[in-house]
Amino acid sequence: MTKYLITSALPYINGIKHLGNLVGSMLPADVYARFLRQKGEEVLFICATDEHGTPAELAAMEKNQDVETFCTEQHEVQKDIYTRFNLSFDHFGRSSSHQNTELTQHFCKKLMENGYIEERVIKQVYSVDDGRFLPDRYIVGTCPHCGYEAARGDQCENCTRVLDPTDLINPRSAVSGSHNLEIRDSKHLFLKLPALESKLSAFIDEHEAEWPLVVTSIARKWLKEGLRERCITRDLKWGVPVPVDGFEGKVFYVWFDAPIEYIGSTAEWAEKDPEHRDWKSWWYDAKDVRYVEFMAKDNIPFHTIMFPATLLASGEPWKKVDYIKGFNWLTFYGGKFSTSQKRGIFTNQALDEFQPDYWRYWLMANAPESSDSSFTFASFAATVNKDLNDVLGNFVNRVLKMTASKIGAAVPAGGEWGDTEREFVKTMEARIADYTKYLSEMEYRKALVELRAIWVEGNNYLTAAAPWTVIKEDKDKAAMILRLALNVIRLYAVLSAPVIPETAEKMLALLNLDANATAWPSGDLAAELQKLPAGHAVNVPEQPLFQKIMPEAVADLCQRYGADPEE
Ligand code: B3M
Ligand code: ZN
Repeated sequence: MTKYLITSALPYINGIKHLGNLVGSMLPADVYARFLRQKGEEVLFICATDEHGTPAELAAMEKNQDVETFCTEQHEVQKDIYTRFNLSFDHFGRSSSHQNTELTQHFCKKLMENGYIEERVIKQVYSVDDGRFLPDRYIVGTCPHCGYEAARGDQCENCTRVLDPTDLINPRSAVSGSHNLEIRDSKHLFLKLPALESKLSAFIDEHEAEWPLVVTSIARKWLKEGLRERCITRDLKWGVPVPVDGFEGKVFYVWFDAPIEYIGSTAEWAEKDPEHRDWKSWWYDAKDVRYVEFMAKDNIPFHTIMFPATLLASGEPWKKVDYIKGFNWLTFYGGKFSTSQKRGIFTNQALDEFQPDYWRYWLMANAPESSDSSFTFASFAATVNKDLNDVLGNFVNRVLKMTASKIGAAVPAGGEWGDTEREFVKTMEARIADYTKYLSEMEYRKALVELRAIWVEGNNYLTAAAPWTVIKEDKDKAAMILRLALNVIRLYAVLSAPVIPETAEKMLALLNLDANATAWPSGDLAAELQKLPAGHAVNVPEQPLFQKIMPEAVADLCQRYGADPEE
């Protein structure tokens, strides 16, 4: 049987992430992991904070903390937010763990043994005013390819091209803005990517047909532009020490050790319960594992080229990714969400404003899959009000209230299904098959259109069956309709659980069902819709599942987050 290994790109430690980070990696990965678990699959869902590199050092400096203390604190801050978003990681680790250190050093040694690493003395940018070597991403300037003026020395955010700092036009220090930069000598390790070109290109070929275009096109672009040796060490204190003579005081480049933390975090997970958990069975010679990665598009080169290169060059049978779900950008009113400019909505703020499921639902319904998508409060409010409140929330409310008031707070017995019911079940069967297919394919927008349509079907059925009229003449028939409708609530809870788990739990609680009673429906929907037996007690909602977001609230949000209320 296949086991599913799921990783989401590791959120960087330097600060609380915004909604764009959430929708481009962790949230869709969570929806997928939950869906597979509900289907009864064996799943391991791994994430971690990415803690090395200069941004961490600088963020710590800004807070007057040593970098280790800073990372420990920020790890807890992020972990708590993800718990509140109900991200169901099996483990949320730290790239500064000893497991990652050991693995990273292991890969370095293997790669050296196999001749894929060479030593070079390079000229490096030293900022005289800052008194330090500047890592690539702390040199900014104009991108030679697209003219973007704030391109970083490692990569242009605008055109995603990977750069060397010396490529930049008019370079300056991102720390101080100083142009007083000098070139000095320093010894470093280089990963010989050109020597791996044919292996890497065969690896991409193998997956070309299956992977999303945003993923393969970026990988192809890299290969076409020609691979270069990449420097994998840095003149920094904070990071994984380079275990090579003459490299004392140097550490690995953060992008070298960060993907290895997918493995490291799995080892951290296993160490918590060594008797029952074996990390190697997920990563080493793991033929029964299907490995799926989630990330935004700027991370794609590192996952299609760099990380596979490390794994391939080791000559060992490490598990390589089977499927990459890549995302475009979520924008905030058409512009960039930006951590540095504090533009957009941060994950902690989001939770202070609304319950997590509002966000989870909007974000997945508007996932930036084939193109960028834009967040606006007006769109957010409209979706919450229409889809969640009017369609799902009302159905649940109406059915439970009507049952309790007309018949009593338990599943009624009533008569047999008629044509309307059989028609309804058939329509639902087709829609659920599509919904299931889209979730398996990680086609989130399509999946959520289908989920909403499934909720609409319930309302349509109620309107057509009109139990409130029927009850006046045929109490038995009305009871049958409500029995089916109550079963539909159960089904909705199960189907909605990957996307809005907290709401699903509330719905199950209203039906006096266990929060874990979410096994994915089998093909036989008629049987699924008779699982709640007559006499099973139900509850009347004390308050609706959702609250509408009124125009005044939208205006207030726009004002507080600096958004244009006209959009
Ligand atoms: N930490 C994302 C970023 O900071 C990066 C992902 C690492 S995944 C191994 O852009
Ligand atoms: Zn560019």
